Amino acid sequence: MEKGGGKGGPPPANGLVVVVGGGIAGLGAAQRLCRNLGFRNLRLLEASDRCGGRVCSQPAFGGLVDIGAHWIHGPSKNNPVFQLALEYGLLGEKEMSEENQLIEVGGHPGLPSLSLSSSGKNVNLKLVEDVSNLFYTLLDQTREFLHMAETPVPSVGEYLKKELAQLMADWTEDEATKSLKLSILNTFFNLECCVSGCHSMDLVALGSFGEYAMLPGLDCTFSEGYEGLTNCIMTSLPKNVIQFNKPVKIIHWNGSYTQEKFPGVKFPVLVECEGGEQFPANHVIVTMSLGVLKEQLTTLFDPPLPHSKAEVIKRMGFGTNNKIFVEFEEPFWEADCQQIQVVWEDSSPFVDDKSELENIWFKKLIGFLVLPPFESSYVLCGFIAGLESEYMETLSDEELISSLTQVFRRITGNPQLSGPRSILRSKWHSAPYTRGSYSYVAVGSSGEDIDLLAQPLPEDSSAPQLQILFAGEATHRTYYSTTHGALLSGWREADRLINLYDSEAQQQKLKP
Ligand code: 6YU
Repeated sequence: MEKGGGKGGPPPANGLVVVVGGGIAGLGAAQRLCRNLGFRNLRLLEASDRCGGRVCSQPAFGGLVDIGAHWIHGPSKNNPVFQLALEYGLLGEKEMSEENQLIEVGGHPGLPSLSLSSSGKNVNLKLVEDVSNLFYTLLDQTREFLHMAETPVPSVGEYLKKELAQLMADWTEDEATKSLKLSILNTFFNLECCVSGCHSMDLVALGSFGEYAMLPGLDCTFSEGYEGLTNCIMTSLPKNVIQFNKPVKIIHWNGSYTQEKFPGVKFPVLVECEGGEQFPANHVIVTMSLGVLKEQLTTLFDPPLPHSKAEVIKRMGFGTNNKIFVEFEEPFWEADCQQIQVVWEDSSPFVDDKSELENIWFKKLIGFLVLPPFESSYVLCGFIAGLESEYMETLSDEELISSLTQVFRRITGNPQLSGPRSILRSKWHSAPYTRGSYSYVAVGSSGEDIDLLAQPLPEDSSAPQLQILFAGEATHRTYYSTTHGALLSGWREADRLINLYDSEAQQQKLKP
């Protein structure tokens, strides 16, 4: 491929399009473009040997588990992931029911069926419910600051603590109960770190927290794995569109490149992969995660991104939430138990434990979901966010099993409890093509930054238009961090290209 000056002839059909990344955003964009007959010259370059990205189901424990996206958040008629799952017949009767779609939970996870403390006591569930109500009442209040020029404090965490400090003055319980309430609150702070995908709620911008929009419907899962959905989109694409094991290294833009197949035609973009393979294009839709964009900011684009776009990528938040699946031969929980909360006594949202991560990482675990029983084992799915989660990724399986055995012995109060038979965990922070779990609006950033990230390049209208388009969960202003946000962002960028050629065709027709 050569770089040259000069203008070429008309591009083939609606131009050559390259989609970078085969997660749900990239697959959604490719499917939308393929359904539009003008886009015959389409390539989707995926770095790994599979599609799905952060939608990832793995065989384990004699069944399948999802190590990435877990729920359809808000499964109801305006959720495109729900609609596609219906279309492909991937949901059960309960999930499809009208009743399920109408339930409003305001984005709050349900209460645990069991709450265990670090000294092996059952925490009173009425107390947990009261603390939960307090926490979510305060969290909902943060929405009042949306679009306000100034907020009383910069972050959601600081706001929650400021309000709590005032309310605590009126707590009338004995000291032990007050201390337990703080410990339960600490678990809710950690749970919210999992939901937001951040290390601390002190990092999440107060003014923009209300940007995130909730859809009605009781969150549901895919009994045959979330990846069934991305597999269905993948198989709907024409053969040869997806090319696996093609990690994109550099996206050259604002250039003029040729390709043998189209003699005399000049393309403004050249996508270069590790290993040197090159793909000229008129348009490239970039869908890699914000974590990858942050890491490769200085090398991925040639010429580099405009300063304002680069600053947005630096400012926006991208953190880690991981899952740890733990397999037991025998359950220590009752058959009807759905969620086990873990409360670390003497912890508090007001105290930042500065000990070495090695000694305290497990205190960030919020608890475990009880998965439906497998054929011959019982599996819990734990959640852990932040730097502790990133540290957990560095442990060997043996170290992790040993630490978790201690945790389970403590919370059950049974020093003889048999440890887990096996474990499986996600490592989203170390994953080279993800570098974390999902985005959040960080202090110093705002919802406008999300829209700025989504703006295509070049900004200059005299150069060929829509050379680089941006999709992926981090580019959706109201549904960032979710699969439906990612899918909608892919559709948005596909439509942007479709509209470009539709309006060009209209203008041609109008010419005398
Ligand atoms: C949702 C959910 N869920 C959990 C966890 C994670 C995420 N999300 P992708 O990254 O997918 O695709 C990009 C592709 O690009 C990828 O294939 C790369 O390989 C490729 N690529 C990268 N670099 C490249 C290069 N150089 N060249 C070529 N290709 C390249 N979302 O809706 N519901 O439940 C969760 C969750 C652990 C990690 C989630 C969830 C987020 C989604 O997964 C995510 O937004 C989209 O998949 C992103 O798609 P994309 O296409 O934009 O990017 C006690 C008790 C407990 C009670 N409950 C506890 C609640 C705890 C909270 N848990 C939440 C779980 C969540 C949120």
